[in-house]
Amino acid sequence: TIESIRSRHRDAAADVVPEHTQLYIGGEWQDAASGETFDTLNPTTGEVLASVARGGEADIDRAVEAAWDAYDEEWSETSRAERQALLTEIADRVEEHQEELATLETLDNGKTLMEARMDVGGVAEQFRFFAGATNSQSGHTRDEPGVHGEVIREPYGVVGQIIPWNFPLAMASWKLAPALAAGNCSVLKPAEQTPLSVLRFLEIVDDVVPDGVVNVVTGYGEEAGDPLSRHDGVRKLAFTGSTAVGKQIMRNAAENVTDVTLELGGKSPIVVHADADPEEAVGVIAMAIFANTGECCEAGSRLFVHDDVAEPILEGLIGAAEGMTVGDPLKEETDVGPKVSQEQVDRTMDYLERAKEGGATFLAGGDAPDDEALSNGCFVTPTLVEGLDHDHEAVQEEIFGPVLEVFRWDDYDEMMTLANDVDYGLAGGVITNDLELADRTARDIEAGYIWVNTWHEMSPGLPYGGYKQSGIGRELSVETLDYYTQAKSVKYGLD
Ligand code: TXE
Repeated sequence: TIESIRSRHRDAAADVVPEHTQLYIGGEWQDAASGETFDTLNPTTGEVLASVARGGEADIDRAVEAAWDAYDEEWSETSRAERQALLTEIADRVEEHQEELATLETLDNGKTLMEARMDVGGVAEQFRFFAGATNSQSGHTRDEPGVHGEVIREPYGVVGQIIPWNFPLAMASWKLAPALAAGNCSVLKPAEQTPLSVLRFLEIVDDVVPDGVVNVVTGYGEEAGDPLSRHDGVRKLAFTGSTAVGKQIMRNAAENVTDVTLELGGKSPIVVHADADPEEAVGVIAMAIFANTGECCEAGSRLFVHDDVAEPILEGLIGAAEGMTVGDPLKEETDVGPKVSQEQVDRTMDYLERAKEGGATFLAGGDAPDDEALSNGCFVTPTLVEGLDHDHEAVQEEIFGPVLEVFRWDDYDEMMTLANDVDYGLAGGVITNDLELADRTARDIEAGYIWVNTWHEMSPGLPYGGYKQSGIGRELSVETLDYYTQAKSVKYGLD
C-alpha cells in the first residue's frame, strides 16, 4: 500500500538524509545569501525528503573566491603524491559508506538500490583511477642541437562543474576526481532534483579535503548554474546535461573565453545483425534501454533489428518489458524504479502522445503501472514502440525514459544511414557473433562509444564522450587530465 511504502522510505530517510543541507563553501556549511531554501522530493512517494539551500549569484561569487583562496594559499603547491593520497582516501571513505550513500541516492533519485550500489562502487573507482592517473600525466620536451624547450601542464586553478540528476554522485565523481587530480579547485553545482548524495559525500570527506578545494552550491540552473558559467574567475567549465543547456553554457563561456567540456544527450542506435542469438540479444537490449529507468545519456533507445531475427527478438523483448517488476526501488526484487520527477514523467508521456499521433504501435507499456500503491510516484512502464517514421520528433529527440523505438531492416547501408540520421552521437552498439560485422558496424556508427554484445559498461581508461551534438571532450581516461590542464611551453635560449 501507499502507506507501507511511505513508512519504509521515511525510516530509510531518517538514517541517511544528511545533517547539513546548506551550501559548502570554503569548508563551511553556510546558508544561501538570500536565506532561501527549496525542497527535494522523493519520486517514489511524492514526499519532501529535505529542504536545501537555494544558492544564487552571490553564493557563486563567494564560492569562486573561496576556491581561489584555497588554490593560491595551499592547493597549487601540492605534489602529485599528496593529491594521490587524498583521492585514495576519498575512495576508501566512499566504500566504507557505500550502503548508506546508495540508499540516499535511491531515495532522492528513484533508481533501484541495486543500481545505486553500482553507482557508488563506480564513484570509488573514479577516485582510485585518477589517483593513479595523476602520476602518469607528464609534459614533454623538444630537443635538438641548439634548441631546447619543454611543455609543462598546469592546472587552470578554479573550475566550474555543473551536473545532472540521473547519476548524481557518480557524475560528481566524474567531475571532481580528474579536476582535483590535475590540481584544480572546484565549484560544483548539483542538479536541483538530487542534491543530497553530494552533500552527504562532503560530510564524509570534510576532514580530509582542504577547505575551499571543493565547494558545492546547490540551487536551480538559472539561479546558480548560469552565474557559475558566466563567472570570470572560472577558467574551465565542465557540464553534463541537456544539449539545449549545453549550448547555453557554451555561449556563456564565450563571454570570458572560458574553456568548456560538455557531455550532452544521446539517441543511441542498437544494431542487431541476422546472426544474433535472440535470447542473448534480448538481454542486452533490455538492459540498454531499461536500466536506470531509461535515464541514461548512453541508453540504447533506437533498435535496428534485422528482419531474419526480428520476430523472436521482439517477442522476447515484449516478454522482458512486461515481466519487469516496476515498483519500490528500495525493494531488492524491483527492476524499474520511478523516474526522477513528475516533470520527467510528463515529458516522456508527451513524447508517447505525439508518437501515438504519428501512427506508432505500442508493443508494450506506454502508461503508468496499474498499482494503487504506486500512484503517488513518478512511474512509467517499460515501453516498446514500432511504426514511427525515423524523422518523427519522438525518434529524433531524447525521451530519456524507458522507451525503445523499433525499426526492422534488411539493407545494411539504408539501415546505417538511418542509424546515423540524428543530431546526437554519444554511443551505439552492435549485436552479432561475427567479428568482421562487429568491427564494420562499430566503425560505421558515428558515436564516441560503441558496445559489442553488451551495454553501459564503462571502464576507466576508455575515454567517454560524444560525437556531433553529444558533446566536446572526453571523460574517464588519462586524457581527461589534458582537459583539466593547460599547456605551457618554455623555450630556452641556447647559443
Ligand atoms: O536538464 P538540464 P533537465 C536531458 C534529458 C532530459 C532533458 C531535460 O533528455 O529529459 O535533458 O532535463 C543545470 N545555466 N538530460 O531539464 O536543464 C541544472 O540545474 C546553467 C540528459 O533536468 O540540462 C542541472 O544541474 N546550468 C543528461 C544541469 O544543468 C543550468 C542528464 C542539467 O539540467 C541551466 C540530464 C542554465 N541556464 C538531462 N539550466 C545527460 N546527458 O545525461 C539548467 N542547468
